[in-house]
Amino acid sequence: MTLTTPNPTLAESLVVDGAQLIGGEWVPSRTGRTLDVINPANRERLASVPRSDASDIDAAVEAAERAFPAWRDLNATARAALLFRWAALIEEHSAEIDQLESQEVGRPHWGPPPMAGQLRFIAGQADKVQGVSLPTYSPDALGFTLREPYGVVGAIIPWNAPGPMFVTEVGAAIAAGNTIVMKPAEDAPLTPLALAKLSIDAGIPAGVINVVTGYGHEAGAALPAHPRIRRMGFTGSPFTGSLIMAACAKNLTPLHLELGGKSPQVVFPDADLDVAVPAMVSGITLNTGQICAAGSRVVVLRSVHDELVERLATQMQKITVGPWHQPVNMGPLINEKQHDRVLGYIEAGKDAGADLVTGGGVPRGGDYGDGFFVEPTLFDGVSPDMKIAREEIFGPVLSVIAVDDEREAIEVANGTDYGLVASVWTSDVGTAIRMSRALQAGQVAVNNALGAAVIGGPFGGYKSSGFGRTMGADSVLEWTQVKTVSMRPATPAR
Ligand code: TXE
Repeated sequence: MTLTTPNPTLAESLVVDGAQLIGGEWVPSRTGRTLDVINPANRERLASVPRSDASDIDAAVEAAERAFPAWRDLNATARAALLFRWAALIEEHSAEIDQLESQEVGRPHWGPPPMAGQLRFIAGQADKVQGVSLPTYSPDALGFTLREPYGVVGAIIPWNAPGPMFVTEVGAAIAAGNTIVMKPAEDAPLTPLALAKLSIDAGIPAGVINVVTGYGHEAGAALPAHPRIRRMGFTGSPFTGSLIMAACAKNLTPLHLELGGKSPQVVFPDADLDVAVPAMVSGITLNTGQICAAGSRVVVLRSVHDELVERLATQMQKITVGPWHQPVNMGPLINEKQHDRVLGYIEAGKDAGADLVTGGGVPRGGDYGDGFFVEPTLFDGVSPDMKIAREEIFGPVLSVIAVDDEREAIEVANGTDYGLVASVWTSDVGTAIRMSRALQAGQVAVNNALGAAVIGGPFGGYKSSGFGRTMGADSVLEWTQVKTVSMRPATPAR
């Protein structure tokens, strides 16, 4: 990972200060109120964005309604072409977008951002949305299904990966022919606004993509509550997800939810630890552990436990925590609330009797200034009933649980309410097959930490991690509804 010095004028060049996108126009909130977006590495203000409420959401829904008929009726290949053009512009500006995202999220650069590729995959699905032909009772009848867009849809995304989440949710919804109102997170709305600006440059018509910024309890709450939003997508915490679902229930609005995880990494004695250890440590420190898929629980067979813990600790101590000096692997947490929350979990781990092997502290002073930093932290001797083993911490905290055999490994791995990702580390194909079937998770990764080995894999949860899928071809279908058409001649053949 490389790092560049923050560029304070970057936000100014990529977004329209104090404005959001409604109906192709850059407008302030109706009340004129704004909120500041800060860099979590030093608490410096990056830009202001509108602090919107229900009236702005209403205006955006109206704009999306005006844009819908023409967008729906545009032939699907032409829609795909516009999405491909958008992806090309994102690629052209990838260095600036990457830098902007790293400033508002507070992380070192990841290298080439995956957004353009993700969007291209989705663009390619736009003209492959198909129905099926149906058998009929008589030879003069014809039956088939159509997959149609819902109309005006809404999406709310969190702050941990605002760029990829914006392109995957918005891309899939509009590829299917919907028009959308998107509410990004108050902590990281700049990358979504910059991406929306590029969509206009790409020729995606005004009103197809509307971005309304603001707080969750104001602009956010108004979106699923809007009676003319025909479908919702939400990524965030289970608590807020249940509020969204309740609001949708009131209007009988369908939705999908992606609500995080407590992903197990099951390590067998025949695992290649040279591969597994760096991948596991990178999986929990990338984005400072603020990734829904982060493998935060290591479930290890006892015979390899001691060696694994020692190697994990050594690897974790190699992680350099930064603000902006080089080389750096891990930045700050997003905000004070998350900082307090992660430190609270570290205390809870110690209080419960887990062994703190490394980390647990807060780097302060010097370059660290006021940033929301925390050290990569490893707990051993964790039992499955401890809070740190059950709840999503969303920080660089890894918990090791030792088990006696494969049966217990499965029981522990499946023993939380979550079911997003599960990783298995083994060189035995039989173990890999059995575990892939036994693990209750939307994604199972064998010998890789984050399931990043495939292109176009649908992404989503089992159990309380949510339902519906946000990537891959399935994500486009997610934003369509099925119509069965049955046809007969006006006058049946005699
Ligand atoms: O999430 P929220 P927060 C988990 C993670 C983290 C915890 C809290 O464990 O520590 O959630 O994070 C909008 N109506 N995840 O508080 O509240 C909000 O503005 C409508 C996992 O940041 O869920 C933002 O846009 N919208 C997760 C979005 O919801 C509301 C990623 C997410 O915020 C709202 C993020 C309301 N009443 C956090 N309240 C993942 N699945 O990856 C808030 N929002």
